[in-house]
Amino acid sequence: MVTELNYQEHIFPGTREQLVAKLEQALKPHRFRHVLRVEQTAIQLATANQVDVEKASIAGLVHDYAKQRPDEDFIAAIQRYHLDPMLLDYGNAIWHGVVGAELIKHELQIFDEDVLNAVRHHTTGAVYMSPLEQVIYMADYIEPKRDFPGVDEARKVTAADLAKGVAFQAKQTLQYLVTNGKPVYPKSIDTYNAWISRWL
Ligand code: DGI
Ligand code: FE
Ligand code: FE
Repeated sequence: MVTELNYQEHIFPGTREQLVAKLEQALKPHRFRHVLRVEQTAIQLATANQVDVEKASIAGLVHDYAKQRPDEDFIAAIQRYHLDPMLLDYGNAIWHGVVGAELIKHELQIFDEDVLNAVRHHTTGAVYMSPLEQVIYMADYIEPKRDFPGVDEARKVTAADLAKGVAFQAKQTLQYLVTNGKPVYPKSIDTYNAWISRWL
């Protein structure tokens, strides 16, 4: 069942349909369909965990808003908004969340810090994550078309305990990055250390 919310909290200055249209403009079709699935999964997880469903819808829709922007846009934003220069050592995988949140703020007029933090932390997680941040981090990982070894276990763990899902993903992602010789953003290691005790 698809849930289409009537926005009432003035977090985004417009209707859900207007926000969906912005995403459709910003993204290629396969990525647009992913954000719609993340939104629906986020609404379900929010409902199960007493999290604001309107925030879950908005954050789910916008979490990958900047994913298809060119590197120059992110580099300019890191300088314009005085973000940590260490970010320049990474790439789109990290930028589309951390720097993407600044683009969302200025281009979509979404200023709710919980929503923006959910975008900032959706790829790497963080040591402290609000329930909304946990919902978006997990919804992105387990949306129905995700298909990787362990995704069914991730879905089960998350349904039983949202925070355990966060720990599960932090561990799996770190393992994946190291196995494939990819650089690990320091925050991803901090996330693992902070959350792993909940999984044990
Ligand atoms: O944007 P999505 O594809 O929907 O999902 P995402 O934002 O969780 O991005 C996933 C990608 O980001 C995946 O290929 C793994 C990568 N990633 C996650 N943590 C790190 C990372 N890449 C690097 N280099 N370092 C990290 O710490
Ligand atoms: Fe993403
Ligand atoms: Fe995503």
